[in-house]
Amino acid sequence: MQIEGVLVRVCYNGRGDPGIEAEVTVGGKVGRALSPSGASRGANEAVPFAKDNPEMTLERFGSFKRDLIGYDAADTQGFSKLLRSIDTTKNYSNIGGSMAYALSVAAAEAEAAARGVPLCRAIDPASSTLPYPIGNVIGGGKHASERSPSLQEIMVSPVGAVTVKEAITLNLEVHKRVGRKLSKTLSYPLGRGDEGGWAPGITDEEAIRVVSETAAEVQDERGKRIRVGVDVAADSLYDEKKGAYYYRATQKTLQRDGQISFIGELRDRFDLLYIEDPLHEDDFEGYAGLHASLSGTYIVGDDLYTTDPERLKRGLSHHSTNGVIVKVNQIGTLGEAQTFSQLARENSQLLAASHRSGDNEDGHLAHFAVGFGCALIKCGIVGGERMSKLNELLRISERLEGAKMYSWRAI
Ligand code: 2PG
Ligand code: MG
Repeated sequence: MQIEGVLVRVCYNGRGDPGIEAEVTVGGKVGRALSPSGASRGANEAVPFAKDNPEMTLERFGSFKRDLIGYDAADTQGFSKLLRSIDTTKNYSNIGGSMAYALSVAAAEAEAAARGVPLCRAIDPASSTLPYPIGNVIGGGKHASERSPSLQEIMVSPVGAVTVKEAITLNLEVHKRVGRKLSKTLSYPLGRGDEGGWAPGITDEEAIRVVSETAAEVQDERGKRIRVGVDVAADSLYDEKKGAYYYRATQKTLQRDGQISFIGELRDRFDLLYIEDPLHEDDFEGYAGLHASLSGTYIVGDDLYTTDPERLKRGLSHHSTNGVIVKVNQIGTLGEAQTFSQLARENSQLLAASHRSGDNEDGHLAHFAVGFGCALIKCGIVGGERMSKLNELLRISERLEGAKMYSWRAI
């Protein structure tokens, strides 16, 4: 159906940072989407705003608004190409990645509303797989204070849950218990990082240990498997000039080989299921070495790929990973993220749809995760802007008849 009207404005996310919100009208129905924003951003991501300026981004909208009116909102790929052709840059620096995100998602949502189907079914009419949530119990790195762990996220995923609701409650139980344990041992009030994970002044190993032990307790009591994963966000630790990784809590500097062995030790000690961005974003060969040596663990590329199919092709040729993160605003539009997801799935990569550290009340991520056929939805465990995605996933699980949880395959 044709786009009848488009409005854009600046709104704010849970961290207080600006984003672009778009409202697109199709068949009298309005689709609305607000862009999220990252703190540990990959160097190859779309830039959020024209000239780093949200107001200028809004001003520029006036020059191409008329090109959007009348476009077929059902044509997600064509609409993405249209936005690319208007922008003409690789990183959306003319119209702003936040604008591209908001317009493409709002258009798809308006089309879905006009047709009376959920957004995930507008993305893929056959979608019926429900992802497992993976969420931060402890946060560090760029998402929390200097004294928190260097690792950006220490997460759990209840891979043995049989429903979305059960999965959510298992993660909540681990989060709450870890909070209680940490509060007893710290001499200062326990705070939380940007994504709702606890942010204690402890080392990386201590943080993974308390999460692992607590996950094991809840697993034993509830009889459901819960696994632990980490997002190293290694670019945040990497000093390009020194060619080394720096860990603030232990004041340890690791060269590439040291980093690779440290990651291997953590995997073995804590039986990690999932390791995201263990090395800096251009070390495709280093990833390949880790992937080859750590069988049974998902080595997942986030900043490595930035949801860019071309970078994924490079990773595939090196055998760098067996898992990928998809973030729509990293590449710009819904259509481009869909292309990336298809390529990842065709090449047997575990697919995880992810929030951003600066996120908002939109629940669209749950629709991306289902529509792209993801195994995981990475969206935190607590906090309004995290819960909105999980609550939307609950609604989707009720609304999609015959939908089933992702089926884990041997890795
Ligand atoms: C990440 C994300 C989300 P940010 O690195 O995976 O957790 O963080 O949005 O800050 O890039
Ligand atoms: Mg990441």
